[in-house]
Amino acid sequence: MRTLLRHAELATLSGATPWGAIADGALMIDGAQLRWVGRDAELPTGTVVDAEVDAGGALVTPGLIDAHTHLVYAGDRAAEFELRLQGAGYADIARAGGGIRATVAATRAASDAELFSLASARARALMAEGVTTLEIKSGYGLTGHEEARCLAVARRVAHELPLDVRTTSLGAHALPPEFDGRADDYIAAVCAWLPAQAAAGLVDAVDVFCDTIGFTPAQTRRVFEAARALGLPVKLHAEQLSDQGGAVLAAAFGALSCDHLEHLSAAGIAAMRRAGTVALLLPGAFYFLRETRLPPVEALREAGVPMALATDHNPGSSPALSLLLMLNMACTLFRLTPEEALRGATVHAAQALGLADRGTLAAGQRADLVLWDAAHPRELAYRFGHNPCRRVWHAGVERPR
Ligand code: DI6
Ligand code: FE
Repeated sequence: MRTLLRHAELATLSGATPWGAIADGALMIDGAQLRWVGRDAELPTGTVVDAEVDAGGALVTPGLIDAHTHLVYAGDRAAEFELRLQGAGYADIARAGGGIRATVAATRAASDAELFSLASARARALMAEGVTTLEIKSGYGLTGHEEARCLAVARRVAHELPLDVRTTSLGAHALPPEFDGRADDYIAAVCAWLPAQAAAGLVDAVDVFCDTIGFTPAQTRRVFEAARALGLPVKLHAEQLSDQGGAVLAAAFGALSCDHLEHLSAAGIAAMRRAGTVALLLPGAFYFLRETRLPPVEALREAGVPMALATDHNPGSSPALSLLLMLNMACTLFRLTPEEALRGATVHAAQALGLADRGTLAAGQRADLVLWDAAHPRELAYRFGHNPCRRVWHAGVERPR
């Protein structure tokens, strides 16, 4: 099946020109891939296609990529939100046995069908804004069986929806109550689960929450070593609430990304630059936890560390289901430019997942693209609470509207 899309304002995000913009552009979808991208006036003559779409001057971008979510869980933490508004701290609630542990209890009590129904509804909400690739972490099961169950639910989301899912094993998200006072034993258990998860095809990457309410750098290193022994790439929840030196450690393991990074040090930035690690910024969590310390965006920019953006969707620190809102927040709160924000949710998000075949509009890339009710790509970061997504192609197939 070949589809020709004509008369679009293309933001290809390919190359170094602003937005990779092509005015009055065209592209040819051939099967699951882009065959040709360029100016409409330069379309090769005599091209035979099965279908033609006139974009009428509308904006077309790569499909959006949400590269950090915790989509599989049951229950909510709205009561905890109220407590925090009355002055309780996020870390205090976690230390008192609420927080992530409350979601773990609700998740363990939910059936596979319930977990799938909840996760797929969240995925659909993200897809409605043009998300074509989604990362989903485990981390609310915290036993061998429960973690595998959550990863299997994440895989099922990709089987049943027109969407790509990359799974990340985050057994080292919090210490489950069964292991109180025995964090090192729990880390040994997490490491022991990984080979079976990998053998079952359930895991594309491995993550750890390295922080005072999470795990130490030494514990993080043990999980990373177990991942490396299996040939799995790593990423890290790093320097979210404090500077643990997590980014330096993750970079030493060639991490795909370090995520959050409000407390990132100059040494962390230098290590990430050398390792080619993406800085994955999560403005939803910064906003919802009412953080005041900003990630060092200017220093990351100067160092040339690629910056990505994601929702971090989770019930405790970022119950957001809008990647477009994160573009807006990244600009207003973190001072990214609208172009940096869009690159952060496309080409740099792909890099944060280790995917080189998507995130730009270029010949040979996957045909994941969105047609927007907008004329210029900066509009995507400008409005909020508004969804201009009109048509989506995933792997060359248009989603039902
Ligand atoms: N950092 C976060 O922001 C989420 N996980 C993490 O390691 C929060 C998860 C939660 O509060 O449920
Ligand atoms: Fe997270």
